[in-house]
Amino acid sequence: MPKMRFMTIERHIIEGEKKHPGATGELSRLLSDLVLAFKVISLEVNKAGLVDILGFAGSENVHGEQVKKLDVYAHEMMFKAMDHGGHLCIMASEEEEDIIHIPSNYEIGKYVLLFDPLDGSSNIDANVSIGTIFSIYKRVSEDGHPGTQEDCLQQGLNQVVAGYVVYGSSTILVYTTGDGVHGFTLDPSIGEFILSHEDIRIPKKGKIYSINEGNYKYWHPGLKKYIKHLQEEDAESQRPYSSRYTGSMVADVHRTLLYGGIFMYPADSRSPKGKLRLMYECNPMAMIMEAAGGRASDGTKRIVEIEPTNLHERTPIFIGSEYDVKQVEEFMANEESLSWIDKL
Ligand code: P6P
Repeated sequence: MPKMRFMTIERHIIEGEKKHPGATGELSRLLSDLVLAFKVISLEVNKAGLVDILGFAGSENVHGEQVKKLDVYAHEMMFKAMDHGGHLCIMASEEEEDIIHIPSNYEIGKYVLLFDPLDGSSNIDANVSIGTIFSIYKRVSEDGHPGTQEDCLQQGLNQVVAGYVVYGSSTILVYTTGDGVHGFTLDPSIGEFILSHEDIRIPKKGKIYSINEGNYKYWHPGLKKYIKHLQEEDAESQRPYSSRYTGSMVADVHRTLLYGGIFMYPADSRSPKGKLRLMYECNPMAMIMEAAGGRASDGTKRIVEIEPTNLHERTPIFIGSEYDVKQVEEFMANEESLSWIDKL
């Protein structure tokens, strides 16, 4: 195992920028602003059990879900860290119905930031890992003016950076600019994210599947057959697979990225588009997984090829090892029950 270079994420970002001669350094400075926000959110998440920040904030977010105080805190921290750096023309958050404009007294930049400030928040009180997910695009509207909805509603193919932070037994930041996937572990004693997982590659095939089996009754019949297939015994294909599901996308996808296998949140007869959000959950995770040699689809096509129409639209997602994602796609395509999906 080659000795890991002692490298902070700031140094890694600068080194990455040098690979692009035309780089202005603006993206590097944007990422450094983001890193500050993650450090502060991590501090708050890790002490949440000690101060009165747990429990419901008493309000509901745009999706009618009870908002926990840490959700609000993380959203506000991201905004405060990112609104004045002069790198962004617009932002969008899971916690805000509409696009978020840069205050008029701050400089307008050429990038777009979409984020889920604290994903998996229903797990906060149970101290299960939660996370922040982010996605960065270049603006498509005219420079020098406030950003628009069009800047936010781009295909995932256009992402320039995607990443997540998982606040767990340690705080780990994973990101890609398309040139490899790299992980950094926060050393709280020095307040730095240190390179801990260089050039992550997902195994081509795994032996872990991750899905909420409580929804079995509502699934596509082809998906039911696939899960039963994974539970059969066959040493050659390493079946039965193990089942792991935390109910926190960032934790489940992070484990899938490192160990291989597949994470799924499918459409079902109750949720025709599944549950997870395209723009600030599925697209960034899909860019990361593809950059690590994996696959991410909605069951038929790549997540990053979906043409978005709404900031908060949902999509089914099957993400992980290429072999496993392609296998579940085949099980669903081979079932006559495609008409079942058409009836949704
Ligand atoms: P379910 C958390 O609320 C979340 O948005 C994702 O982090 C997670 O993967 C999913 O929902 C869990 O949903 O329906 O299994 O509880």
